[in-house]
Amino acid sequence: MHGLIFNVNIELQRNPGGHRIATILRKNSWDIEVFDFAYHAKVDSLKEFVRQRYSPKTKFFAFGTFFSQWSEQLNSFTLWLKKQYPDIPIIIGGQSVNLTPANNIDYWVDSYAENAIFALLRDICNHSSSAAVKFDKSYKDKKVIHSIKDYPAFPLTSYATQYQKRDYLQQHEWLMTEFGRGCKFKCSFCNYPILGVKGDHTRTQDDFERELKRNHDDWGITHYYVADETFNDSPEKIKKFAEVVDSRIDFSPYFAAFNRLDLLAAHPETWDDFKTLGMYGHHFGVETFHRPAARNIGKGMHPDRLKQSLLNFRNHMSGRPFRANTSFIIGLPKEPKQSFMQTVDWLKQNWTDQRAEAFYLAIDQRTATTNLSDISRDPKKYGISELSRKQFSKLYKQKIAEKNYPKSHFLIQDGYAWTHDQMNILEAFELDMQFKDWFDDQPLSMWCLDHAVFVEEKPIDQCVRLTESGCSVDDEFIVKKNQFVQDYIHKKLSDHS
Ligand code: B12
Ligand code: SF4
Repeated sequence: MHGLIFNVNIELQRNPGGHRIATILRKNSWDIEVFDFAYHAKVDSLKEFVRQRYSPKTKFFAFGTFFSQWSEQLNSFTLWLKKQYPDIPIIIGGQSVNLTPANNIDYWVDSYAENAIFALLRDICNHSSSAAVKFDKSYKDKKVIHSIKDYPAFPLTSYATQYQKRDYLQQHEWLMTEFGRGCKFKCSFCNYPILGVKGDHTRTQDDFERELKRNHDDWGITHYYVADETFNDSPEKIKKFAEVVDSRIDFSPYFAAFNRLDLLAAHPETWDDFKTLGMYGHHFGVETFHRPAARNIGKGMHPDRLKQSLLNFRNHMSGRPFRANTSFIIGLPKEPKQSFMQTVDWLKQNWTDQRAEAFYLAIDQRTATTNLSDISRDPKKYGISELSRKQFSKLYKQKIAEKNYPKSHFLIQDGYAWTHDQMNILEAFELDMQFKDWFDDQPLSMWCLDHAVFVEEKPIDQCVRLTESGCSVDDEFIVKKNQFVQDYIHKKLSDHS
């Protein structure tokens, strides 16, 4: 049996999700081909690809979205698919997939889908009335599978993603990998759907080793972004995977991941394991250095300890290709503006060789998301209330309307116009914009190191040095990556036998 998966991503990246689904289906005798960068392909190229690949064995067409991205072009492609192949169902999958403005879709598979996809395909192949599949009954007009609830795919012992020759990977690309699914904590602002997990919920060492070796041996790839929400949620986990790099492989991988600063501070014994593993890219969601505000959201280590550990860790990594982002939330309940400004001063004095980011508190209340954070469900519990339309319009006129802020940065239309004793959403938004100005000349974000490696085609340690001050490779990256994507599409269409 055969199926095609189109990956949709504006960012010129390969989506890991579509490849992961392809990997597990192939293990069960499916022939699945993935078409990456579908967002950047002409509709005619997509049609040509389908004409070449379609056979009587084709059972589905599918799309994988990242950040719910989509386009009108893709709507015209799905319309064409429906007209040409009316009997072949169209599936779409991804996190918060129901936010995707896609048309002509038969089945929507929300969130982690390793189990849901088998349930759905069993029905599709048996031509049953879909009575056996559990659909989310709250949707009256579309068939939605709420995988997190009805077909949970965690914890798994394998998170391996296997790429194929027909994916045309190249050595300087970074891939996404996963060590474990689920986070041990339950921060109130977090909308990740798998929280409070207990025990070891990670993949096996063998599974990890196989993936590293395959990507290295087949394509020379050694750079990875890590999908875990909190990679360092237990010291044992870091040791477990550091052991693999230390004793089972003969090359040096590089990892960049979300880590918690308070855990880094509490467990200095993990610092050498980070080195052994090759995890030199870190994103610390610090959120705030104001203790009452931190406690209110489920974090609470003393800020002095956090700051000192951050600096000590940077020293510990000296001479390695280290890049760390610290990120803060502007407008957490209980934190006055003055406290946030102290954080800004501290960052200016201590953290200009690394990256600092701050985003205004966004309270998302769209029920079509996979999951809502506790703050979004019950803002009042955190001392937050909603501005009336009148108050909001007045403040908007005073604070925002006349400033030339890019509209794309302001997501209020999707959110909740919050206010509390210390701040409101418009003040927080203004600070967010100012913060971007204050820290305009920063080193490249750890999430964009892949751009530098891709452009320079040099080892990561040289690239990290190149991007130490203000240097941006984005223009070059876009030109080069666009060329890469067009070559990829050309190969897809011409190498088919
Ligand atoms: C890493 C990451 C990032 C990185 C991306 C780095 C990179 N180079 O790719 C960075 C830091 C840049 C980032 C930024 C943002 N992110 Co982010 N990110 C993630 C994270 C942690 C991992 C994604 C991942 O690779 N997962 C591993 C793969 C295997 O999972 P997956 O793609 O979801 O695939 C599974 C399912 O979705 C499904 N599926 C996927 N494709 C398909 C296809 C088919 C056919 C089927 C059936 C199923 C299916 O099955 C797959 C296997 O289980 C996720 C949360 C998470 N843990 O997943 C958030 C997440 C994707 N991010 C999110 C958000 C909101 C953002 C930001 C908007 C945050 C912000 N306010 O700035 C930005 C947006 C950036 C942008 N470009 O627009 C949301 C997306 C929600 C949505 N759809 O709108 C998520 C889900 C977090 C959350 N819970 O809110 N992010
Ligand atoms: S914010 Fe991070 S640490 Fe907190 S619950 Fe979410 S994933 Fe876990």
